[in-house]
Amino acid sequence: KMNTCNHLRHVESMATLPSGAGKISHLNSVILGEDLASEENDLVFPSNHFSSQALVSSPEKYLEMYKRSIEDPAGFWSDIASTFYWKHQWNQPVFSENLDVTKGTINIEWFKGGITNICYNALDRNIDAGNGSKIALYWEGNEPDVDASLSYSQLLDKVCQLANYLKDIDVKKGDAVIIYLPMLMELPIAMLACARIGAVHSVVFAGFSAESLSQRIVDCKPKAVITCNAVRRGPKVINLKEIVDAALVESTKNGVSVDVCLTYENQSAMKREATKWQEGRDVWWQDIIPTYPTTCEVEWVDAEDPLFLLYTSGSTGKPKGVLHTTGGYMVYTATTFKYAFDYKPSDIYWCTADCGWITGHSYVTYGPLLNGASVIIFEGAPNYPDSGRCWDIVDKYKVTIFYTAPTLVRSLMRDGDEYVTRCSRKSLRVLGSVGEPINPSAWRWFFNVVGDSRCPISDTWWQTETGGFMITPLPGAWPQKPGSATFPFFGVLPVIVDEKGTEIEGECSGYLCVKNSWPGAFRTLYGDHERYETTYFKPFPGYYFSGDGCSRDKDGYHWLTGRVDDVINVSGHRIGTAEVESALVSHPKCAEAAVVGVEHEVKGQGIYAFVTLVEGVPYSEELRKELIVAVRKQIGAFAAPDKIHWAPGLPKTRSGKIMRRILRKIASKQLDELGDTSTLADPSVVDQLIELSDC
Ligand code: 6R9
Repeated sequence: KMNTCNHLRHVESMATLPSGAGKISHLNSVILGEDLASEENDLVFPSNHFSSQALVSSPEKYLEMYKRSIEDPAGFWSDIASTFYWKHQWNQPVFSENLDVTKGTINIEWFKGGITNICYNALDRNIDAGNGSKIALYWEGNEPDVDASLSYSQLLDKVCQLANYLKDIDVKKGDAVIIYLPMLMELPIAMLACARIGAVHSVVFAGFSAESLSQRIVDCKPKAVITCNAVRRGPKVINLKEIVDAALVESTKNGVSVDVCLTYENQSAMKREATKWQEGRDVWWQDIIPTYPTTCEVEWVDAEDPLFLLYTSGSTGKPKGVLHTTGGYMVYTATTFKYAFDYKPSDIYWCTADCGWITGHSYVTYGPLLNGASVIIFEGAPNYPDSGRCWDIVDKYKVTIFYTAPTLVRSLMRDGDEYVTRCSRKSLRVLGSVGEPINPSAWRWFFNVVGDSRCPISDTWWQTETGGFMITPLPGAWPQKPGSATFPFFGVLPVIVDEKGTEIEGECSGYLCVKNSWPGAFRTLYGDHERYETTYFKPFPGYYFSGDGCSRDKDGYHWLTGRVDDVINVSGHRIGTAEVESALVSHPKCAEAAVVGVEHEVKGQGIYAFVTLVEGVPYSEELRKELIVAVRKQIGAFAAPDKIHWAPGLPKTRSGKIMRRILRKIASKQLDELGDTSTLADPSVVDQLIELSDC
């Protein structure tokens, strides 16, 4: 039904890359390193050895599978879905013909009528297949000598105990549970326990402030909050329970009170005696969970029943509750994990993301465990005790697949090669990158130094909304280009459109959209289907709009260029400029604020805030600090502005719109590129801003 001919022609042409056609056809072992002569030859080939053992070993093989996935999505995905356990078969694999909001409401469904359970598929199914004693989770604590592990059977026991407790406190299918935990094994345990009983988990990254946590509690009204008393990150101890207490007080004021706060005693960070406690509401995990039986009946759910809610930043101040359902998400995360990392049962897999973000949902918990993988969970910080910690961990566990973010790559690159080279890293096979575009120099360092020029890098482009990888290399199939996410995953039809929403072919750049539905797509924004349609489907009718800019080169490789909306990406964390602005103006002395992203050597983007003070209030260092505290308090430390720029006034159009384009140029000191300022209501504010640049 969909006109895919153009796209397929295009994909076919990719198989004959002009500069590498000969090489690709037999994928020989030319590994091109640092000394590439011309951009045109900037291809990095997987070794013969790697390709010959890869799941997808050539561009031809990829094309064959890709073609089928696009021409016959129902058949392609049904075949894969059949390898999972379903209590009842689905009615129809896909119901999502319409992505055109002008033709009716967007209602994406995959495997509707299919009855399954993702926890069952991740644990029981793998145990039944004989993997009960295989390690599911290796936990590495903040301190290098503190660790633990759980086999698949042991993990299932723990999940069942918690699931039984949740049932006991009356958490039912469809009820929300908020999880506010650091990277302890209890975090995936809690996610899986919710999934087992059909409850909807909403993990809140344990770096969010009490106010952000409370905002999420008020939005989804959880039956319980699961947390721990404290966590150690590097040398610091963070009292999480105090944050939760404050959030619960705040939520009650807003009409939502939570009856149960299940608290894990994280003894290495804080003893229970030191923890503030509210009798009747607070329950120690260790006191109660082990008393429950280690088996728990599965709540069988429809493929379209909700699995989780994850709040993410958009271009307004209010975070969006991205809702994922069960069946399609299960099939998609498992399949993308398998192919993009060329997963083998003998792999030891480490993803450095926190489960508080989508990467931790799809590629710490669900994708890997559905494949029966051994997964490492790391509580600490990558530079503690020193900058070699990651490679110590790689050697300690013989990690074969290492998946991280460009911001970490850049910061470790700055600390010097010695930390890397003092470790062997010879177990590494595949590297991965996610969160933001990886700049070619960081790519090369990652490839040459970390991976000893041996390991392909899967630069995976995707989003909270997409559930799983959308554009990603399949290591072994394609030669890579440093900094390019390469080609679409099976079943994904990415298109680049211009401002008018017209698809552009060939070498081009524009807005990245997706033309079809894929199983892992989110189904709505919790409680606000209208915002879902407005944000993602109205900008370019007929397409899902990603919010990202993208260009495609002559060989068909995709190059992501960053957000085109008011979202900034700081160390791979999505932050809405409006959220930071609203935190700043909550300070009584702040009259107005405008926030833009600026290039940052390590974080990718830094937060640059222009602040106008209330009439008569003088600038001061103290006030600058107070403003930063306001943001840390309302959102979390990771959203603190890097720079406060005092602004007597902000450049506005006559209709009162802040001209961010100009602010971005001032922030990045590109003063000769300010462009036309004549449409401003008061052009002189620009000169004032420039004068105050260094204050
Ligand atoms: C998975 C995740 C999504 C935004 C996305 C884009 C950026 C993520 C990327 C990338 C270039 C990559 N992004 N991966 N940009 N190359 N490999 O990060 O989800 O937190 O929702 O952020 O991150 O801008 O739109 P999320």
